[in-house]
Amino acid sequence: MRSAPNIIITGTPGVGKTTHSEILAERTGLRHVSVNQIVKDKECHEGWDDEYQSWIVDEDKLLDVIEDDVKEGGCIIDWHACDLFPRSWIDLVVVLRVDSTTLYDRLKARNYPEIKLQENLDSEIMEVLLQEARESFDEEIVVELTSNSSEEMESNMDRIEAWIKQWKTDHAD
Ligand code: DAT
Repeated sequence: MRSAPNIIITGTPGVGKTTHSEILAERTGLRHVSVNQIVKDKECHEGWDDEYQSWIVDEDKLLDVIEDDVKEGGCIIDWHACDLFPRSWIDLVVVLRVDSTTLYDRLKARNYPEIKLQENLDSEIMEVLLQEARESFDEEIVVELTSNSSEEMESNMDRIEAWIKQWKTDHAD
């Protein structure tokens, strides 16, 4: 039994996963599990993709590395995919969404290579991550939230924080 819930914050690169996860971790005491950082630090990859300027992730190794931590509960998992995580590990999946013009500006500011920028914009427009979340987890635990502005982010924080409180009340012995 987990004493605190595990939450995935997912969505296309640039939607605000890391920003949300960091603030939420600070506010709630849950731990920010930055998959990006873990892939780099623990070398959970099969090399570097030059065209996409990103690591080719070894998902089995990644799951092995985070398993003990996640099974304890209280993790905010920050990653642009969610279908690799076992259903039994996860209590809530938050899919962040952004308008394409806003996403374009954010990815441009990151100097993404054109091919990666276009692919991510297409992915956001086609709702790829939302579909992935709905196919991988029970519909009741998948929540879609918009992240275009700091006001929206603030309201997302309040919602997720309230959800965590409720989860803890429901799961108290
Ligand atoms: P991700 O982790 O999904 O790649 P991020 O948290 O690094 O995204 O955010 C990308 C950039 O956008 C960063 O400069 C912070 C900004 N940002 C994120 N969410 C925002 C929001 N709701 N309102 C305004 N700016 C936001």
